[in-house]
Amino acid sequence: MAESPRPKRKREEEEDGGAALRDGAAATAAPFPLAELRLRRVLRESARDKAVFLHGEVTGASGEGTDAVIILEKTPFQEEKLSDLLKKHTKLELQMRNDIYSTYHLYPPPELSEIKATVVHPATEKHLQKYLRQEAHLIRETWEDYKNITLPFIQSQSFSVQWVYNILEKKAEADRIIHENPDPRNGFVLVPDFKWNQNQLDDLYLIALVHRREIKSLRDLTAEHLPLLRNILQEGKEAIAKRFGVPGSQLRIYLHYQPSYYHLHVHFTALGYDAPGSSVERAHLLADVIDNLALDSMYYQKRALTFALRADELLLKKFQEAGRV
Ligand code: M7G
Repeated sequence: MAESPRPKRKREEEEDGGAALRDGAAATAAPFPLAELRLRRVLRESARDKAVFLHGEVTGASGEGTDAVIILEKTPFQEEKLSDLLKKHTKLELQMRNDIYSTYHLYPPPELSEIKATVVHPATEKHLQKYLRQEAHLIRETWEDYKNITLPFIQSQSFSVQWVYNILEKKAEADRIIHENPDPRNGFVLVPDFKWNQNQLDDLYLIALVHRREIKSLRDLTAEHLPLLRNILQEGKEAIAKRFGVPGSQLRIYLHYQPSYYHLHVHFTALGYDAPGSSVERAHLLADVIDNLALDSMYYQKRALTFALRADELLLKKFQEAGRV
């Protein structure tokens, strides 16, 4: 197996006895009361990703129930822990043997069988919708559609971006920042995405959040934003190479359209990782976006853009009402 460079952060965590594992705000807050959660339904499960998305209810002191989304996900193997796993398993139970072939149930000790748990609480109806398995439909959105249907919709309906402001203002995840360009116009903050536990590089995932607050998405970009986008591309690659040893040629760097959160951000994922949302109907490579804007400042105010919407999404209903689907 090829020796992969270990994230510097990982080494720091070991050196400081794990204290760096606890993130700013999260370090002081009480853990989510998982045991008190009442499971309402499974929103989605994926055998391939070894993940399950749950809708639960938490009963508060007043007896009132609030919704929560819990994502449970088996994490990738960590190369440096494999020998431990083989040596320290609690049980190896034979399942079947045939000639030279045999399969087993291997029961690892708790410290080697982590499940990553992501909690959204209190969750809104829109969060439940986001994680619910549904049929999807492709939309081809013209600029007119954007102005008449999508823009009014996102202005009235979109997710709160408070978590983004917390990062930009160092109120949350401050100790996770990998790189910052503090320029208010052309600067950004690069942090690990919360989909990545930073234990291995196979599923490396970071996001760059721009300091400017008025750029909602790809649709707002013009040549005026080229210096900002070029900074993100250049400095983001440099920071990731320096910290994690992954070269720019092994990164997939892209924007989502539509995003879930309408504050401009750029995704950085390992090229070998089939990250959720990296499909052609959603991901726009940053290098291509830069080239398109350099060719035509109004490129994203002229062309139609394709994206998928889930069957229950209100935006799909709006497109249907307008006779555009
Ligand atoms: P998106 O394209 O707006 O939506 O990307 P998506 O979630 O449908 O892909 C937002 C990105 O921000 C996603 O990759 C999320 O995993 C990530 N993200 C969302 N939240 C709420 C947080 C957070 O609180 N902290 C961090 N570090 N990342 C987050």
